[in-house]
Amino acid sequence: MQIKTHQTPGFADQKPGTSGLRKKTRVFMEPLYLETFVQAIFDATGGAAGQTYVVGGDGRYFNDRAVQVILRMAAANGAKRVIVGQNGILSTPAASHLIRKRGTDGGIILSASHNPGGIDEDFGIKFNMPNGGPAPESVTEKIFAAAKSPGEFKIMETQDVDLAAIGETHLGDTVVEIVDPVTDYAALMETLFDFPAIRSMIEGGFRLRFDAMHAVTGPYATEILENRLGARAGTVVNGTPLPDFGGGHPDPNPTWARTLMNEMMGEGPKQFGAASDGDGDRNMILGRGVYVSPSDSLAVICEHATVAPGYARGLKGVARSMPTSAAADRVAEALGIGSYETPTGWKFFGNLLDGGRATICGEESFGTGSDHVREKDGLWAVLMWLNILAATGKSVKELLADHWARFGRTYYSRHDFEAVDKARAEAMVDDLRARLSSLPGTGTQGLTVSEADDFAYTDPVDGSTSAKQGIRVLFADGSRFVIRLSGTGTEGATIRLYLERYEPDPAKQGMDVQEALAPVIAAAEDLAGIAKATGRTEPDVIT
Ligand code: VG1
Ligand code: CO
Repeated sequence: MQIKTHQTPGFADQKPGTSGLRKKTRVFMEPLYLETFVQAIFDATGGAAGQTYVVGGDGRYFNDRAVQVILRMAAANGAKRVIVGQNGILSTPAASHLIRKRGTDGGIILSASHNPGGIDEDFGIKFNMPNGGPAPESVTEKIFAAAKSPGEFKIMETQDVDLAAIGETHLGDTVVEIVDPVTDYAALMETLFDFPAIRSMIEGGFRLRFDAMHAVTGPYATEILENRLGARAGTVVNGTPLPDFGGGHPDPNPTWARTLMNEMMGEGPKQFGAASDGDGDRNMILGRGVYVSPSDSLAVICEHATVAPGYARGLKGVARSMPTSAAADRVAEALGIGSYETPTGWKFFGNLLDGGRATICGEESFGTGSDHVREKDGLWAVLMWLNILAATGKSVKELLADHWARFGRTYYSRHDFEAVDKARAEAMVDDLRARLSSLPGTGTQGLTVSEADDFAYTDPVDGSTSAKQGIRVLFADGSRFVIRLSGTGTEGATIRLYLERYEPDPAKQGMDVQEALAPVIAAAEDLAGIAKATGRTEPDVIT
């Protein structure tokens, strides 16, 4: 087994976005591309010599090849041990847990998450820190600096490792340990939630469906929901992970999980429906005839979390990304706990979780989680909901109605304009930014702007700052819209328009969401001019 050193010219486009580096799969397959980024991870974090890592991914096309490359490079760079999910598979939350449980020096996760997979679709890679969470900006900047400059990388020339064989093997002096991807994660879930209560609810006739969308959560959900909680066989659908996710977007929202959505919106036999994304960190929650918006889900979870054994001692605080609705803030206020507003992306929750300031975190993009790991966690959210349903004996619909009656309802929606011309999208945002100071006092669609700014964040733990995190326009009646450009796309730009309106009056809480938001939607168009700038009059995806 020989260690070879190769030259790389560096790549100027290897700047990690909201969650790691995402590119078209064919870009990752180009000579030197993956290797350059992996070496940059090692070099930017003090070198791999003597280090221990977790490696795994969501099973998308090229996952297995990338794992082999990373193993050979880790060995060539002197890593002590690499813990790999069997067949190269680990959900993002399971990887986060393994990093923490085994006390490793970090982990490399292969996923483009909710983006489609396949040779003509997307691939991604990210580095997680010893706390199990995504590398903060200070680290991703160092990785990018290393990746863009010419340099060299080391790789061992050897046979592929058999990723199917559980147990230890060696690459030179490096131990490669293949583990079952589900076992440790399932055990962790059993410590957090009241499995006997959920089990007896299911045995009592409670029906549910979980759509794994041909992505990584299939084996996890089958083990936990069917094997351990007694849900009937077939509860988990699309449960076999496929390299192209069956040709769909593994994105659990009403658009991409339409079959499940249609089934749950009728008066069918199922009381509960849920779905998860490519790498298992997102969730969508549905009840019979009701869709729970992720912002509401976060708020309801905070309201009831103490019914779950892992949270019985109370919550330290709650954190949400800025575009997420303020519903969780109102619960935090009622509970007398802290609430935090961070930029988009789970990496910003890390310090709050590590510092004991927040117990539960959430994003409007179908991400919810807690301090049990340092990633959002799709199945965790599903189990939390099941635990709440079992403990309260209420339906999803009743829980939502009760929540709105107590705290008011926040009508919320996100409109995505995908693959638009990047220069035009940036110009539109720049133009709006330039007009921010003149907006207060402006009236349109019966609404008056009260404040307008570009969200900037100072981390309360380490003082690091992040500017230009999304433009917010607030109206006098408490409604608002937010505009930002996605940092996970791989084609052109994606404009995200987040819309919100608060309704305290129970008599007005039953409206259609898009209708309730119509004035805010029209005001956003008047002030930002998305249609004029991009030629798009309708969003591609509404959630
Ligand atoms: C999106 C979401 C963000 C989420 C990120 C990663 O980012 O808006 O809330 O943290 O995806 O989720 P952006 O920059 O495209 O808006 V995942 O499940 O794709 O890792
Ligand atoms: Co994801």
